Amino acid sequence: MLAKDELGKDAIVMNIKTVSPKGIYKLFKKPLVEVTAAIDDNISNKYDKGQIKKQTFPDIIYDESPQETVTEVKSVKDTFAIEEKLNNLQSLLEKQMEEKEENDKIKEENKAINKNLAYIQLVYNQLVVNEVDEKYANQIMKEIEGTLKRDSSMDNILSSIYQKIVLKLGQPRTITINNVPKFVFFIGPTGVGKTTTIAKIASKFKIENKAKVAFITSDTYRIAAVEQLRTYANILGIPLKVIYNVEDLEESRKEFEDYDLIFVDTAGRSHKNREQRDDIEKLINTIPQEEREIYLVLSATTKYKDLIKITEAYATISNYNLIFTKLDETISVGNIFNIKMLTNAPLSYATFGQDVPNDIESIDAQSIAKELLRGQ
Ligand SMILES: Nc1nc2c(ncn2[C@@H]2O[C@H](COP(=O)(O)OP(=O)(O)OP(=O)(O)O)[C@@H](O)[C@H]2O)c(=O)[nH]1
Ligand SMILES: [Mg+2]
Repeated sequence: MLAKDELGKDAIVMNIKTVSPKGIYKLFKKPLVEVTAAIDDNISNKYDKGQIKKQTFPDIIYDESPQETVTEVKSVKDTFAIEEKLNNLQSLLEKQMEEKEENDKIKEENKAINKNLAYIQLVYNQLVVNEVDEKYANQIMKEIEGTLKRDSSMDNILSSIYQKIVLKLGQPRTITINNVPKFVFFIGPTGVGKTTTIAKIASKFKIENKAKVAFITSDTYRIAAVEQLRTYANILGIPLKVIYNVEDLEESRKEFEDYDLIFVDTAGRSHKNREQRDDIEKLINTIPQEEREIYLVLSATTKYKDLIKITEAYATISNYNLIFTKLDETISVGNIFNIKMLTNAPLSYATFGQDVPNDIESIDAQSIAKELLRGQ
């Protein structure tokens, strides 16, 4: 239409094409529509015969090259053809405008979604920095993505993720006293803090709950191991029985029948040694299921890959709870979350120092979740 206005209704549009701007400006400029137009001097003599009028319209440029074909334009008979071509040009422009508006609308919507995704990505990175397995971090993000509103704020996203993590960690399952004696087994790799943790828990029950507590140890491989537990037994005024086999443990059921809690310390075993693990399993199975609890003690400082191997090794032992020790020696609690997700075993206690009985708490899902989302 602009071409027609400028050149008069007799203008003949010879060619219309879209030209992309060149160079750095193409980033800022819209594509131009190039119109090659000529005037048929049979129709109008306003312009010299065969001369091509070149005029700049907004968004329209003219081909600078001479048009040999212009003289042949004379053969154009019908001005309808001109109208039609210009109308085509107009509808082409209108169509492009509509498409642009449509694109802008989609872009607005995408912007909101992308903002959410950017937030989610930030939190994901934080979890991974805190050593959450990418597999589990991804799982959380996928679950969150589906539940978010388009205009969720960073706060909303954070609190949804926080709640999700808390739910996945679950409520801690800790030791309780019933009116029947309960055998509480502590198993796990060497040196993680089994004996120390027993001393901490036993001390609390003895002092705070006035519970009747006894110790059993099957760790007869090292003299120091028995002595370590004996020291705590003496301080706390708790009986200690050393057992060498399944029969000894059977006997202790009678011996401690009027006790509340009987803590059974086991020797730290390499998870690679199948035979040693089988021995522990036999001991555990000596006590009926409803009279026993099992705690797998793991150090929060152990490498994730090793923790996976350890839990695989104990997979045949069912219904254990997880204790994590040495939280004071690591800045990442990601492994607590990873192992919880891997084993689906209930979390129970966390220990954070060598001080007996103070450095122990039941695992608080909220503080772990906060820790996982915190920057380092
Ligand atoms: N920093 C820190 N050290 C701990 C913690 N718990 C236990 N320890 C220390 O870890 C070392 C080993 O603790 P033990 O209780 O003997 O470990 P264990 O699992 O019984 O070891 P074995 O019987 O040899 O398998 C000791 O020096 C403890 O004081 C803890 O939460 N934090
Ligand atoms: Mg020990």
